[in-house]
Amino acid sequence: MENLNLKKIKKDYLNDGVTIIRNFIDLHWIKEMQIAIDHILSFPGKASIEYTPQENTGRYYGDFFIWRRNKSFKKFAFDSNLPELASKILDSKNINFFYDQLLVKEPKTKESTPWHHDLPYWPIKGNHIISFWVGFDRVSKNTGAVEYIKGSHKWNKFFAPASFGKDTRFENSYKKMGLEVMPDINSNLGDYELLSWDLNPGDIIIHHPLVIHGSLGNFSSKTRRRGLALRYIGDDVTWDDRPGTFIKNKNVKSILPPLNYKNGEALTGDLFPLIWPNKY
Ligand SMILES: O=C(O)CCC(=O)C(=O)O
Repeated sequence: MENLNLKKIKKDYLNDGVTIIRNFIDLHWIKEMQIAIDHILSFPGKASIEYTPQENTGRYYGDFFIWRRNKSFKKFAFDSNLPELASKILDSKNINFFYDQLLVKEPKTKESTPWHHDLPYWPIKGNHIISFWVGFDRVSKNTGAVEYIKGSHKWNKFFAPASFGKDTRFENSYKKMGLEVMPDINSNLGDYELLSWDLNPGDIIIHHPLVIHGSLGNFSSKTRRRGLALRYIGDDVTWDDRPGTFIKNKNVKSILPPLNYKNGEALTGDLFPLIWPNKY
């Protein structure tokens, strides 16, 4: 952490909504997590989603809250240098873990991740919210590097969530929110400044909950794209009981304990544990 230019990282994060830190994760974590991810892919969780239709090549796999059933995911999220980084960037004394989301695109996967920003999906409010996207393979545009619209977290917009795949049963709940629909970004790409990076294992991307992002498929015939998004929350974050958030999805609910949080209440307890500075 001492070698980081935190001032520049924070400035880029606040101005652009996204930035990168090279060589941040020690390679022992990468090796442990590659094995753990492959285990999850062989034994999919109850809330996992296969976004690639059966008739297509490749595999786009999504899964949530994996730390609750896999020790390596838990250790990585809680004991790596990520919680401290979240505390430093957010200027938040305490950090709780919100959840982890696995996003794997195997070779020859055509499915893209639609343009979206994260906060409308989530039952939370506040400023102390941050995501880290960690890749466990070399990632390039050809294998589905995530692209971000520079500065879009400052548009003052709260767009309706987009479903990542067809038939995921998320669409109906998202409609309940009645939010403005995301503009057609793909037809007007020249109007936006995109930021995207090729990554080596160990590099991480840091993104704001309102920055708009998406990714193309993995068009390589042999290189995998195993990505994990880790979401951390800080001092000012509270529960927002809006209808339709992802946590109300039947499958996601089935892997969680009963959720009794009230509007405006802080998120703590076993599900969203305090992990910095205190140990859980
Ligand atoms: O990995 C992807 O394609 C999308 C990532 C994403 O949506 C996120 O990190 O919030």
